[in-house]
This record gives sequence, structure tokens and C-alpha cells, in this order.
Amino acid sequence: MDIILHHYPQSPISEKVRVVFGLKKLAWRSVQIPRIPPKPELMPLPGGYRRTPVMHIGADVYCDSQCIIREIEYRYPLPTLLPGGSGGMPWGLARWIDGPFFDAAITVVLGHQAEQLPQDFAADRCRLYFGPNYDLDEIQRTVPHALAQLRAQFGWIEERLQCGRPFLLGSDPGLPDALCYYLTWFVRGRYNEAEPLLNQFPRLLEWYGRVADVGHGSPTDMTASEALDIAAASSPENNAGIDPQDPQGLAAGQRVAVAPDGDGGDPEVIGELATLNNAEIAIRREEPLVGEIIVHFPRVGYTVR
Ligand SMILES: N[C@@H](CCC(=O)N[C@@H](CS)C(=O)NCC(=O)O)C(=O)O
Repeated sequence: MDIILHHYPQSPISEKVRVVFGLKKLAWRSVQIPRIPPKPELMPLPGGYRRTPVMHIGADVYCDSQCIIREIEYRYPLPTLLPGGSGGMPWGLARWIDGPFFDAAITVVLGHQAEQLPQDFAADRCRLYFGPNYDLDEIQRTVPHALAQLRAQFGWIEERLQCGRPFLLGSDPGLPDALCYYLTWFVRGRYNEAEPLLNQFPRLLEWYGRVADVGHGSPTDMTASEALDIAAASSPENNAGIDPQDPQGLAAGQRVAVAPDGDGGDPEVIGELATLNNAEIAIRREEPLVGEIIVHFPRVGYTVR
């Protein structure tokens, strides 16, 4: 069954996933989606989840890079993304990269050039990343502080590479490389003054070249309607059930709403609870265009109610 990724080229979080496909040397299908809502041809699959990327395999839809990467590691265990028995730790690292490191980068990128970006795009992203009461002047004023935070965190990666290992965990690339790479790729591509910033980190730049050489695996384009047809012709396969020790005491089949934590204004996705455990929340939905699908979310960073 094809791995289908809905994404757009400029999306940094999608770049994280594309590098993971490269590390696994996977063949995958690429569906390009709009950079801002509405995304009418995508929405029947994640049921309102608006972030990028989304992956689906048949009628199982995976939202959020955390959930996508976990599923890829499960289905294609070799070569592992967690070399040297490092399982567990890289998920915590992802919370750092996607949290404070990403926040500093997005403040620098948006604060530095919001005025040069298309207005609808800048407004959408400021609302998403800075909340409903965002103030562009204030974001612009905090750029020097955010830059200092960003620079110090790049310094940690430089320090990690100091002993001469080619990748962050040693001789083999893994998830930490995809994580640190996508953020560096984002800053390098979208911040006008990235060069003098990144030139302060020579080991990071060498390492960056090695990870870039990993590539993206083998993507081939697919249209959104082909992707919907595949979901419609498939049945969901992956349902791990409810962990009886789950602290929220929810039951299989209960009607629930799932959304990312935070005040980004992300819509809730509604369905019947199918899976709930430490790794994931999955809900079953009936969608007129595609029939029965299961939408999977990570547990950490998402609210189910
Ligand atoms: N926690 C999510 C974050 C995804 C995210 O914020 N992606 C950005 C693009 S890189 C996004 O959704 N932007 C708004 C959009 O594409 O509509 C993940 O890891 O997948």
C-alpha cells in the first residue's frame, strides 16, 4: 500500500518527514496541498485538522510529524531511526526542536520579513504561532532576543558535533539528525541573514551537508483526487484499542474531539474513539467521499475530550 504524503515544498515540518523517508530509502507518493486553508481536497481525510503534513496509507490517516514518523518506524523498522538503542530520547528531543527552538526560528523568520510576505499568509501564520492577540510590532521588537535564543541553541548542536562524529548519534544518521536538520533548513532558506548566523557553526554546516545528501527517498507525484480514491477503496487496518490504564478513563466508541494543544486556533476533529494509549489517539470517522477512515494523532501535544 502506498505511503501518501500531503505537503508543500516550503513546509519545514514536511522537510523533517521527507528526510525520514530519505533515511529509510522509501518510495512514496507526493500530493501538493495549498499553503493556507481552505484545503478542500485534503479535508475529507483528516476531518478538519489543518496542519501540514498529513500522511495516509489506505484509509489510515496520520496527523502530525510525530505520529507519521512513529508509524513509519513501526512499518519500516530498518534502517532504524533510533540507532544505538536510543529509543525514547529522540521523541523528547523532538519536543525541544518543535517547541522552543522552532518558536525562536519562527519569531526570527516572521518578525524579520512579515512585511515582505503575502498578507494573508503572514496573518494566518502569526495567528497560528502567536495566538489570537498577536501584535506584529511586538513580534518585530523581539527579533534580537529570539535570534540570541536561536544562536545559543544552534550552539548546542555545534557542541554535540565537536567530537567529530558524522551524525548526532554517531556513525549512522537517525531521527535527531532529521529533527535538527529541518530547523536549520528552515532558517537557512527563509531568514535573509542566515549566512552570517550559520557560518558561526562550521561543524553544523559540514553535518548539514551530510544530512542533505541523505535525500528524500523516491517521491512520485499523485493528484489529490487519486489519493481520495485510494482512501475510498481501502479499509482502515490499524486499531490498537484502548489502554485500560489510560488516565482519562475514556471508552472505545465514545464520541470525542481531538485537537493540538495551544492557542493556535486549530479546529477539533470529531469521531469515535478507536485507539488510546501512551503513543496515540485514533478516531474513526465516516466521511461521505471516502467512507470509513481512522485518523491517528500523537498522544503528547494533543487534547482528547
Ligand atoms: N506538530 C505539528 C506541527 C505542524 C505545523 O505546524 N506545520 C506547519 C507547516 S510547517 C503548518 O501546519 N502550517 C499551517 C498550514 O500548513 O496550514 C507536526 O509536527 O506535524
